[in-house]
Amino acid sequence: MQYVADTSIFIDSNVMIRPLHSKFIKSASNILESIPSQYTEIAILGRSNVGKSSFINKILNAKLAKSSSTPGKTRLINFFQTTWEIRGTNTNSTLGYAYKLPLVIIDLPGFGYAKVDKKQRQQWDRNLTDFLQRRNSIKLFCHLIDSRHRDLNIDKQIRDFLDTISFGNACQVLEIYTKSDKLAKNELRKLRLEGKLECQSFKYDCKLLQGIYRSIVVKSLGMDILLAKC
Ligand SMILES: Nc1nc2c(ncn2[C@@H]2O[C@H](COP(=O)(O)OP(=O)(O)O)[C@@H](O)[C@H]2O)c(=O)[nH]1
Ligand SMILES: [Mg+2]
Repeated sequence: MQYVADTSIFIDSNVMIRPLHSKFIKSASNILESIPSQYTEIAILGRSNVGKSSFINKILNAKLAKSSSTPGKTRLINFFQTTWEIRGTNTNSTLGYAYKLPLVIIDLPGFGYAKVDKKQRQQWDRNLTDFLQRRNSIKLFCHLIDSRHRDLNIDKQIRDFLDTISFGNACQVLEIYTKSDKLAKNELRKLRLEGKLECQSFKYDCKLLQGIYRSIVVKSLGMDILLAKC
């Protein structure tokens, strides 16, 4: 297997990224039950019901994460193993390239779900906080924010919390605005003018999806990740 660490190819505009295959690996309630840290990991987090599981299914093009309209359904940390393909042509030639990138996507319990016994809630929060603080194979946190409610206190708390766990600046945060299909036209225009990354889980929009893939790959590769060449 040959490895390259050059991320400059991804800036190229003709790059297409797609998930090749994805599978559910394991649910864990704390870091001790988690799978071994072998690959680049991307954690999807945000308040309960913001659209985390739907987002995962959208980007993996599979129905793997359990989505529900009942808040607080995901109580466990769920690991999905996936391989993404990155295809394009080199800028200075007509030669094509294709890389395969192994990634682990982590679906996390929603923050701020209070409809359970307080002690149990506190235990979940402790497990989740401990996991996020210690799992240094997470190279990227995707913080999902409801595009209709952009200034919630819970999102400010998540942002503040993420600022405290940078793993020596070895991980990054990507904010993604969910449910943008529910915005009024002028609100959607405003979001786009601000250059925010948006997601519409139930619509296929190639440009939006490629933008998300690209941001995820570039941000998680910005660190010491090696890319396995086909
Ligand atoms: N209109 C719309 N609804 C969405 C979108 N994403 C998720 N939902 C709905 O929001 C609810 C919560 O979604 P889910 O993915 O389970 O959220 P989670 O709790 O953050 O994992 C479900 O009823 C989904 O159908 C979206 O992009 N647009
Ligand atoms: Mg969920």
